[in-house]
Amino acid sequence: LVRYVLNFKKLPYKTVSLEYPDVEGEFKKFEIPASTTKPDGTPLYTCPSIIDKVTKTAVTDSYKITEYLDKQYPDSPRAIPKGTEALQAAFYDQFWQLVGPVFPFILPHVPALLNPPSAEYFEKSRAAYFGKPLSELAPKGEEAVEKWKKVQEAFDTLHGWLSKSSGPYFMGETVTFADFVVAASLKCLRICLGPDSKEWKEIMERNDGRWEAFWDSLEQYASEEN
Ligand SMILES: N[C@@H](CCC(=O)N[C@@H](CS)C(=O)NCC(=O)O)C(=O)O
Repeated sequence: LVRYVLNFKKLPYKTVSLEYPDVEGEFKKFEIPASTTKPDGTPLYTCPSIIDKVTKTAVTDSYKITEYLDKQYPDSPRAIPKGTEALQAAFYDQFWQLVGPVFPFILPHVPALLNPPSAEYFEKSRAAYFGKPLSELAPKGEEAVEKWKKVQEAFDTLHGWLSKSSGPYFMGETVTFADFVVAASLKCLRICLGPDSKEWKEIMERNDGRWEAFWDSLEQYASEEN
């Protein structure tokens, strides 16, 4: 999500990838704050986070990073246009509630996409969080059909919202943070489910192919370099 914002704003950046078990130690070294707390109350350090070398500021959490970049670099286009702050925040909040049902379908795929130290960390931490191993998280049989319907309904709701817009994006012709939220989430789905999976293809075709067109038009902001 932050990558989309940085590319949109054409701000130069360098990406540093870390293994999950190294995040806390590295963040402490560079004085990047924790974004939240773990279920046991101890601090949780999360990616993405940024270090702005110009101002020597460390910022964590996608939303806060976007706010920071808009404020700090006013000559670049705003991801959250002035006056839309509350609506963008409300959209972001509502979006996560809406797409909640997709997590049991995607999380079990994650360990296979990671290097061994991160895969082990992910398995352990998420099993503790959900109270069962990730392999048991994905719904099966009839339940899977029912639960997948909830995912489809989430896209139908998003489609309904977007259909009220006068343009292809949530704010009409202008691309904003809300669009990056959806595009970055679609990217995550594509990586986890696989581009050839039945589920991904279904989403791409749903709502008259709207999500495929939406995804295609925002891929230009997904580049890993700018
Ligand atoms: N609210 C944060 C959430 C970020 C987040 O949860 N990141 C996960 C990876 S997807 C993480 O870094 N988790 C660290 C851990 O599980 O130790 C944001 O939007 O940036």
